This record gives sequence, structure tokens and C-alpha cells, in this order.
Amino acid sequence: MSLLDRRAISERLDTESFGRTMYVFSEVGSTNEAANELASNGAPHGTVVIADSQTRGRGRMGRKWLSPPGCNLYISVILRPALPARDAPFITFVASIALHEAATGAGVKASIKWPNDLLAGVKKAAGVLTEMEVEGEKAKYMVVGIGVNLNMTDKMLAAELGEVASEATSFLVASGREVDREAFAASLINQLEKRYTEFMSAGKGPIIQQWTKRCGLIGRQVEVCEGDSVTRGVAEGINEAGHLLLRKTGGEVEEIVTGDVAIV
Ligand code: BT5
Repeated sequence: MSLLDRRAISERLDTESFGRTMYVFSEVGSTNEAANELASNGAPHGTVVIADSQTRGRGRMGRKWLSPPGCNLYISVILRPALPARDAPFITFVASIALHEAATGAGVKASIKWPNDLLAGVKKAAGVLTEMEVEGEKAKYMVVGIGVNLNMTDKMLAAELGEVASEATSFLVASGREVDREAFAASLINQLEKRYTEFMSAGKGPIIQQWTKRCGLIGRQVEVCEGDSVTRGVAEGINEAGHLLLRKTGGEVEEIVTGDVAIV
């Protein structure tokens, strides 16, 4: 498969600001890194950075996002929301909802896993990384980055992802259908603007509701690991701070601020 065609993405956009400034690279270190640099130099709200491959794709907490060429989507959007920095988790939720909608449109049965994963079946097909530059208590700008495994075959997953492969999948493997990358990128950008606009006008309530509906953890017994600590309980939802609510065996509800969740 060849490089991403910028025009094929642009002509499918029905947005006001998202993707109206767009950079499409064949290779970058990280689209989040590039977007952060553009944002610090004044790039407008809605600027999109897409790459066919990344050499330093990043996940949360210094982890890597493996980003081979020719098959997937690596995209970052610059946001300039008038938001308190503490509301940043909601940008990840907005992106997860958009991603879930775009996946459904591509014929993939997906679910959201707190805080930032999209699963197809039980395996990870995509991840969201929200970063921000803070000024006082407010976000000066945010960068929301999304990596989606689209057309990787089982063979490619094994060859490219090494030990991560057993827990990862792609839209192709999950649905048996190849995804048109440009069409998918445009659909994701359209969804991102739509969901972001809803969030900025209607606030957290509708986002919590839409997110909960799409989250595969709700009502399930889960285990959350954070460093050496392990917490178990039934996932009940998220609160206004974006924390995961776990009902423990004694009946009390614990708020989980950060961690990796597994269904047990
Ligand atoms: C994430 O982190 O899931 C956020 C990933 C965000 C990547 C996008 S790509 C565009 C933009 N530019 C960037 O540089 N980043 C963003 P986290 O929850 O920490 O998960 C990272 C973990 O996922 C790794 O430690 C691996 O276990 C696993 N992983 C890495 N690459 C993967 C892949 N291609 N598919 C599935 N799992 C992967």
C-alpha cells in the first residue's frame, strides 16, 4: 500500500476547523511531538498531523506505540479549548467516543477500555494519548493523538509488535475487511470535531453517558494495576473527574485515578 493521500482525506471532511490545516508526513518521530511543536509555534485549533509511520510513537508513561508504515493510522489534533487542565481526561473520552463511532462505521465491533484503549473483541486495536501545555490552571493547548491498527494482518502483527502482538489486533483481523485509510481518517476527524463541539457546549454529562454506553468494562469484575498496587472490583462507570469507579466486595466504591485495567 502506498503513502496516505492528503487530498483523499480533505475532500471527505465536513468539518469547520478540524483538518482545515493538515500536515501529512510519510514518517515522523511522533505525530504528537510534531503537533506539540506546531502548537507551540501558534498553529490553529483543529490542526491535524498524520503520518504513515512513526519512529518514536509514544504511549502513556514513557511507553512506546509501535508504528509500522503502510497499514495503520497515526494522527494528532491540536486543540485550544478554554478548559481547566484537570478536565484533560475528558478530551481522551471525547476521542474514544469518536474513535468508537468511526470503528463502527468501518464495520468493526469495538468497545472502549478505561482510560484510553479501543478494543476489538478482547484485544487492543487503538490507543489515545492526550498531552497538554498548561498555563496557570488552564490548558494553553492540548494535543490528542490516536494510533489505530487498521490493515495489519496476523502475520504483520506478529512480525511488527513482538511480545505485544498477543494482546493486539487490527480492524482487518477483527472484521475481515480491509479499511480505506483515507476514508477512515476523514471519518475520524469528522467525528472528533462533532464530539468535541458537543462536549464544549453540553459539558461532561452527555460525554459520561455516551462513553459508559460504549465501555466494555461496566458491570464486569476487573483488576487495576498501578505500579505494585492491585485493586479489584466491579467497574461501575466514571465520575466527573474522569476517574474509574470500582465497587469492592465490601460494597464501598473506590475511585481509580490511573492504572491498567484487565477483566478478570
Ligand atoms: C496508548 O498508550 O495506548 C496511547 C497510544 C497513542 C499512540 C498515538 S499514535 C499518534 C500519536 N503520536 C504518538 O506518538 N502517540 C499517539 P498506553 O495505554 O500507554 O499503551 C501503550 C502500550 O500499548 C504499549 O506498552 C504496548 O503494550 C501496547 N502497544 C504498543 N504499540 C501497539 C500497537 N501498535 N497496537 C497495539 N498495542 C500496542
